[in-house]
Parts: sequence; structure tokens; C-alpha cells
Amino acid sequence: MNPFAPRQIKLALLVALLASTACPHQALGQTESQAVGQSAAPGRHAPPQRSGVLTLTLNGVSRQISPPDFASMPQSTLKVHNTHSGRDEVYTGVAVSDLLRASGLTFSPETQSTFLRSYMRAQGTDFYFVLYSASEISPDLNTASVIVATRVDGHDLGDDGAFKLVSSGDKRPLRWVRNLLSLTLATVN
Ligand SMILES: Nc1nc2c(c(=O)[nH]1)N[C@H]1C(S)=C(S)[C@@H](COP(=O)(O)O)O[C@H]1N2
Ligand SMILES: [Mo]
Repeated sequence: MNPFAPRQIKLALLVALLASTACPHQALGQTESQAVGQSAAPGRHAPPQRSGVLTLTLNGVSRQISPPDFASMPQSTLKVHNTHSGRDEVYTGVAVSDLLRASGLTFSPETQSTFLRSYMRAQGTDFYFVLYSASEISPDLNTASVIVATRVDGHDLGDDGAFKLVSSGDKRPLRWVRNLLSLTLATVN
């Protein structure tokens, strides 16, 4: 049969059209670049997939941290003004610097050269992710606080999940990550 018969071409076009209209964002094999910039419609969040445990990865070694682990760590409080909601909020949780310290990473003259070119990638269950430089999350180098919050205003985080990354240094809450799933440290060579 002639492979270029008009019927075959029409069929191929139809198949291609159907494939392209299938919602790519629902695909399980979603790539990071597709996920970047995705966000819920203004004022409404996508149905949240709640975060349960946090995966902390340092030097390629991952550690799972659960809410009970968090409760046993030193608690930090962060008062911030959420310019998105227009409200003042008080978050409590664990400072990222304390999490990193517990995994062996602190700023010191010995770690300085690596530290200054390292960054942390914070990702939510919806694949939304942001970067912080290691210097930005170190109280030795920065006045801002960055915490993994587990509570806000005395109650749990609700739809924002078990964990939410919050920083006091940002003027807008764009790098606050709801339903935080992972924190991954990496160094630029
Ligand atoms: N997991 C996750 N966190 C996220 C986002 C997102 O799409 N997913 N959007 C960010 C953006 S762009 C903003 S403005 C704030 C809004 O947070 P709020 O709606 O909870 O106030 O959350 C940030 N954190
Ligand atoms: Mo936003």
C-alpha cells in the first residue's frame, strides 16, 4: 500500500493532533522545565497534594525527615508580612541552617570556598521549585531567616502541607514553597 496515500496522511495528522491535545501537565513523566512557572489561577491554589515527609539531600546522600523528627529539633519563629495575602503571619518550624548543621554542613573557614558557590533547591509536591544560595540561608552570612515551617499563627499549615519553606528576606512570598517535598544542596563547579 502506498504509505503517502491521502487517507494515511489524514489519519497520521489526526493521531498527532490527539496526542498534542492530551494534557501534557498531567503526564507522570513531566519534566522540570515544563513544571517551571506553572501556578494556580490567581487567588486559588491547585488541589494540593499534601507534603508528608521532607527529603534533605546533601552531597548526594538523602535523608527523610518526618513531622515527629521536626518536633524534636530546636524550634524557630519567624514573623513575616505576607504581601500576597496582606496579612502578618507568625511561622514556627526549624531553621534550614539547623537542618543543614544536623547533616554536617556549616559555614566555616574550611567550608567557605565550597559554601559560597553552593545553592539549595527547594521543591514542592507540585514540582514548583526555587533556589536559594547557601549564603542566603546561613545566619553567619545573612541577616534573613529561612525556615521550614510546620505551623502558622498557632495552627497547622492546612492546605499548605506538613512543611512550608518561608524566608524573611524576600519582599514577596514567591520563594516560599508550600507543600515542601525536598531540599537539595548542590555546588557549582
Ligand atoms: N508549591 C508551591 N509553592 C508556591 C507556589 C506554587 O505554585 N507552588 N507559588 C509561589 C508564588 S508565585 C506565590 S505568589 C506564593 C503565593 O502564596 P500564597 O497564595 O500561599 O499566599 O506562593 C509561592 N509558593
Ligand atoms: Mo505568584
